[in-house]
Amino acid sequence: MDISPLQRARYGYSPKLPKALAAKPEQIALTFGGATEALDDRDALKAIFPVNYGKPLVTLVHGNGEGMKKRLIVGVILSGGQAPGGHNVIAGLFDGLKAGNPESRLIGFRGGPGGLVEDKAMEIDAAMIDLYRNTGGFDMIGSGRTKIETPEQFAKSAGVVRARGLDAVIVVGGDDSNTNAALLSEYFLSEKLPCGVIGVPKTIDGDLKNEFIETSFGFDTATKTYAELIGNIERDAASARKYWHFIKLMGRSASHIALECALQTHPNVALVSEEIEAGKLTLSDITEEICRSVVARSDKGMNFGVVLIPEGLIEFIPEFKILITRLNEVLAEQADGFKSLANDAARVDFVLKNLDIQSATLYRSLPQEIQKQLIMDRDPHGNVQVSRIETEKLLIVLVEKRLATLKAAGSYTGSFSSQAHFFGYEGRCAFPSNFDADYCHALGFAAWALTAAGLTGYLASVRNLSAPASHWIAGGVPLTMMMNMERRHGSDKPVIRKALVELDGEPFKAFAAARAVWAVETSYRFPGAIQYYGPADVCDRPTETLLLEKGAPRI
Ligand code: FBP
Repeated sequence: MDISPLQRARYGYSPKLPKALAAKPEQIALTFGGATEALDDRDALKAIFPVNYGKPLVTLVHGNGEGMKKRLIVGVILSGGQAPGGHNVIAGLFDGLKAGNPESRLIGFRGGPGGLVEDKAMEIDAAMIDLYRNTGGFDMIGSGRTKIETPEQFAKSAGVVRARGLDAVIVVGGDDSNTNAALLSEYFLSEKLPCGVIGVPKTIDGDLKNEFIETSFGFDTATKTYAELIGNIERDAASARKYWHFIKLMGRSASHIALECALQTHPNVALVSEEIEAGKLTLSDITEEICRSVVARSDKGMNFGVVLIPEGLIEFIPEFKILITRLNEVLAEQADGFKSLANDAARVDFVLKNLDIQSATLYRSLPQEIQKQLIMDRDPHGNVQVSRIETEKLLIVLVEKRLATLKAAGSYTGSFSSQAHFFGYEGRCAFPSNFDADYCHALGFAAWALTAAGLTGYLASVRNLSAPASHWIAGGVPLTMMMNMERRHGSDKPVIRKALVELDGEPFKAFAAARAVWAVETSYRFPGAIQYYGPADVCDRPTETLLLEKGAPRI
């Protein structure tokens, strides 16, 4: 195989482990906290998860861990969107299993949760692991977005587990996939099947986090990749002095990625969906905010700039939120009628006929492309595929229109030329940063330890992440503790609550304190490419979000 020098070098990187996990397996013990509660809707969740509900928090510590040396057969699934570090989770899990007992085996289910249902599996051995250590991507076993939800799918999964004699299934996924993991765990318990289910917090979106899950893996590398590109564009903008760049950033609903990239690169405008929702801002308010910066900079002779747009923006503008909820209802309730339509024009027409007047008026006012994008298939978890809605182009059109009005009124004399970008897929399979390489390996190792201890219904956790890796604290968080009930596909479902940007949180406050200057001045910051070798303050530095949330110094 012709591999790059960096890939060859990364094979040799040894991820740093928390002290408690670096011990011999028989010295890894567990301590338990008190009973836990779900975030909300507790009675409904108790009824859905009669066995798993209320389990205690778990910490992995140095102690007597005699039971950790059992021979285990474990299956692993990568679920949902790619995130840098997935291979290291599998490597950490493999290393833990083999440290516990060299006879233990790891089975990879191919193509996501569907691989478990259909028993598409492969044995993962040391030679294979070594080909993927510290590399990006999920290509070792592939990923998928199948949701295990029908009684047949649950029964087939249980059949595969029985036939293969699995002691546990490890689900590496985001909020939706880990909700699925909780349901699978409860199902196996109800079937008296001795197979644990342990989740691992994955998603570049950064929205699977709470007091005990400080960040999801992949967020660090993805945001550093985007921030490098944004910094490069900022430099290009400041050199050419002729373009406004509108950059949409992945992240689904939450604006963590946009906020982190803003903190790293100091753009002229960065929109935060959560703030827009809280302020009940309309599309024209948002257009106005961008135009204020364009005009102010133009007055200073700077007809260039950079705007960051979170992918999920449209869902947070109150008028659009109502429209999307109505569209979801129409698409769910009238699925058969909708599917039978021949083309986009007929689909748009059908939707317009089924919307109330207010939503129909808004929908009709949108450019045709956006109309089509809003009624594309939902993902298997019922989410609008926001990555396919070109908000960056919509905003450019609206800004152009508004500037033309301002020009006619004599309050703007500049020139406006734009470029649209969407950064998403570029960041999902990068070589994991040292942080993600270490974090993921430790998460995989922790998933093994929870499995060896016979636990089920937990999300592997590694905390204290702003400290050096040796001081990280590994353990498990009960999945039900992070749940509430939400409306999906027209009915109430248990889900792990998404962590959105908190407007009273330190990352947002740091951004809000600086943005007025960024809007007018050229204060760009250039993070450069991720560095894998060199001084720790360059190579091992976590995200600004994590440092600010942990109150750690940001020098
Ligand atoms: P997960 O929530 O599964 O981690 O996916 C993250 C993500 O990259 C989102 O940011 C984005 O909206 C979505 O996946 C894109 O999905 P797809 O890969 O199916 O196009």
